[in-house]
Amino acid sequence: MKIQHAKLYKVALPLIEPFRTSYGVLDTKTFLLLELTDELGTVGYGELDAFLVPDYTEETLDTAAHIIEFLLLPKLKKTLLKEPEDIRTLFSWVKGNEMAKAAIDSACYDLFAKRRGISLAELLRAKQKKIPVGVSIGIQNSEEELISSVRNYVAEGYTRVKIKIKPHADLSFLQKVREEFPDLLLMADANSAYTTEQIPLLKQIDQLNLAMIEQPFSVRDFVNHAQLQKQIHTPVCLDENIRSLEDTIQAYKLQSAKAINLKIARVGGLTEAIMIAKFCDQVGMLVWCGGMLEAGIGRAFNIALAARSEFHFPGDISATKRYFKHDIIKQDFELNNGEIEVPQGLGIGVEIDRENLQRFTIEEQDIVLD
Ligand code: OSB
Ligand code: MG
Repeated sequence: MKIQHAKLYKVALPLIEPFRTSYGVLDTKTFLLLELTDELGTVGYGELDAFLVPDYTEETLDTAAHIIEFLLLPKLKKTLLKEPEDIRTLFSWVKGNEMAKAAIDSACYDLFAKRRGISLAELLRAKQKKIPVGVSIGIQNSEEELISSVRNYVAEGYTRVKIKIKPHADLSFLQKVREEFPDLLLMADANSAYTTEQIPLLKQIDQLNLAMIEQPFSVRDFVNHAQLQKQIHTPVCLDENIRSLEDTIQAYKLQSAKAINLKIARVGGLTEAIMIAKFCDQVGMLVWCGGMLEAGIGRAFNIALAARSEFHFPGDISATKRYFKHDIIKQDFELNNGEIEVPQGLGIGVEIDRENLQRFTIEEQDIVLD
């Protein structure tokens, strides 16, 4: 397969409600849609899910677009691709920049599946037809608002709830939820908002029988996470830290975490993601599929990955209506008994809604490769 043409759409989709993390608030999901066309005219899609500012990881949409245009696509243009795994090898000379790589890697997986006449799920050997999913709730203004939000999601059928925390919006918020929902699969995500000085507080959170606590300490810290894991029963889960299989092995060897939030974008694409999932499965670390408030294309990739056998724990993959009123794909992902169906059509199995894409596109760029 040879890639002949690339197009980038910068899309700004309004979120139904603002999403607050310890980093800040997001009321619009801005992302890049990457459209790749091969020599046969087959079209594949990838979603570039970096943010506008480097507050989650180092990349931004603009830095990633730059890397794609000036480094990755020129390399791709000279290459005959035989397998989707070739992308990972081809780009390994570029350090970091995982989200830029993941966008191209994803679009190539979609293309390979379409060329072979199969679904992405089949290409990934992902056999589950439905996957259990959870919801990630942003930081709320008060405990009352949080409780009411949890009630609504539980009523909709979500069986696993993740709550974003930060200093002063943590222990009492989680306690209130735990009191009302003693058996709920509940977890907290700190997005690196704590330091070792707050270990006494984290030990109190440890009393709440959470399924895990995600990324309490800083992005790249393995040592303090290991110190914490020794002192609490609640599994520590790493998100921001994990950019590769190497990072995962490091977390395992140092015992920095018992669980990994796996995001395709954060680890440079599906090939690396599957390597990480297999490793976790072999060594008994819990691996689950995280989210980045993806629009429809990105969500389709997450669902296919989470349909593989290594994934048992419900991911941060919610129904479309939890995020957006309008999306850039025609289908809506819907929740049925706490589960989402895995698309079985060709490739990613979802279709671009051209009208909505046009409506929410704020910039577009054509890149001819031949
Ligand atoms: O830390 O997992 C995170 C969203 C954006 C950036 C980071 C994170 C998140 C979420 C949302 O938690 C998960 C979702 O897409 O529903
Ligand atoms: Mg997280």
